Amino acid sequence: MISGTATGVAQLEDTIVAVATPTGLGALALIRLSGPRAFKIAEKHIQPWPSESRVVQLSTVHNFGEVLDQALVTLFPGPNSFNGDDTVEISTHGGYLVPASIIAALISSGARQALPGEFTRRAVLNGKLDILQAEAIGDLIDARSRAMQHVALDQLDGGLSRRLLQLREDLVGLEALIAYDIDFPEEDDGPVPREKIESSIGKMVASLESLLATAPAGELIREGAVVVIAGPPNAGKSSLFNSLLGRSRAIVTEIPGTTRDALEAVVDSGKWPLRLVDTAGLRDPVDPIERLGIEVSERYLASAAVILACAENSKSLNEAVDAISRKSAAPVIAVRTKADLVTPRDEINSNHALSVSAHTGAGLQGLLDTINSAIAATVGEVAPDIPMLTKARYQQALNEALREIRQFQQAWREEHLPAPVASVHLRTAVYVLEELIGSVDVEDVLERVFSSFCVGK
Ligand SMILES: Nc1nc2c(ncn2[C@@H]2O[C@H](COP(=O)(O)OP(=O)(O)OP(=O)(O)O)[C@@H](O)[C@H]2O)c(=O)[nH]1
Ligand SMILES: [Mg+2]
Repeated sequence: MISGTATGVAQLEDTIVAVATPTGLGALALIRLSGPRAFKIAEKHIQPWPSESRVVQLSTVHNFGEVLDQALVTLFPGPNSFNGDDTVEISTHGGYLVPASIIAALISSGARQALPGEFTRRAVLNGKLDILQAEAIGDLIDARSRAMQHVALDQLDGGLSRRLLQLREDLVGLEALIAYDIDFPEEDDGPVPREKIESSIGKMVASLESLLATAPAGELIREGAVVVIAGPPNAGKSSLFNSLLGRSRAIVTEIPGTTRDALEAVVDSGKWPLRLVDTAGLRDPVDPIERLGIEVSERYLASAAVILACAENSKSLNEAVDAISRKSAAPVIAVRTKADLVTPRDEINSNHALSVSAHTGAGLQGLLDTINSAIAATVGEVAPDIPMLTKARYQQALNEALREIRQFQQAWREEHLPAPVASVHLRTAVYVLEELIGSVDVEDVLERVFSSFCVGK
């Protein structure tokens, strides 16, 4: 558990209040009041006071005679509340005035307006959530795709934390083994077998490597995979962009060179969030503005996860695939557009390409499936039971832990450092994990030595 800083402790004594729902017109608003005096403060304004905890009560909210609303009130006594503090949730009518007048009444009786994230921060300070779980709440609220929603829910459920805590346990166990070896080298049982230590290190390295292997996929899930729609002017790129998006975002005309600047929008394709980019048609530019647009297209090509090379006949499709492949290392999917206009002869020639029609919707699902497979092929398949690393911070910390463990492994194998010195690497790895999770409960190595090794016989 994290101990609070001086300011953190002072803040924990306050009772905080805020509207948990967005401001504006809406049927309902949820007010949260939380802290040591939450019940005392709310009692002054709620009639009747709920007789039972965790049971919704229809009550009048008033400010000393003035009725403010009819609301549903629920009491969550600490420590079994979301953040560990006594909490009152008041579900009022929405809009601007009702929630604001109730907040004002609660503040006049001693509550203070909560700071951003303060309810969750308290949950961390009270040991109800670790930092990774608290971050997952933010990720869940920010999630723009189902994939991110699922990753955030798993992290909130403690998926990643459990995995890292297990790793930490294993590291501490190894430290204990080594400490035992150092402190009691003359034990009857002989020194701790080297293979036991070797295999324990091997398992940790493998576990860290499998977590780190999820980082590229995790980053794609968080940021979205850039999918660039490229090809010659008038190929139907903007039309395809609009139909994949399900709305008319890009301007479509029969005039070649319509799109000048790159347009970006996110599509939740199921497996990966896709950042679709519509670009200016690639050709020798007619005017300076078009030239700038083409330069932008080329920059996008360089940073793409996948490129859709679009053209409406086989010849220009082949040319487009060639030209794009020269400008980018990303996988290129050949897309034959305007399939509704395809003649049987064309069809024979374009067997290798995916055919789509922005007008009829034909082939769009197949295209999305192909994009998803191309992305999976670049970031690697992720085992479903491994939590994903979605933040650079997680990746940096785990890389650091892995580095330390490998250094220990090397020193141990080569026996060039005394074991107590080598085990400093293990301690550093433990600290790194603790810092990442936010569970700073450090000194339990000795306890393990004496409990699990039955020293004192
Ligand atoms: N029949 C048919 N026409 C299409 C289809 N997709 C696009 N078009 C037509 O092709 C023309 C060009 O479409 P756009 O989507 O603007 O093409 P673009 O590749 O974005 O063109 P630029 O921005 O100029 O590079 C328009 O007249 C569209 O209506 C399709 O699937 N079927
Ligand atoms: Mg266009």
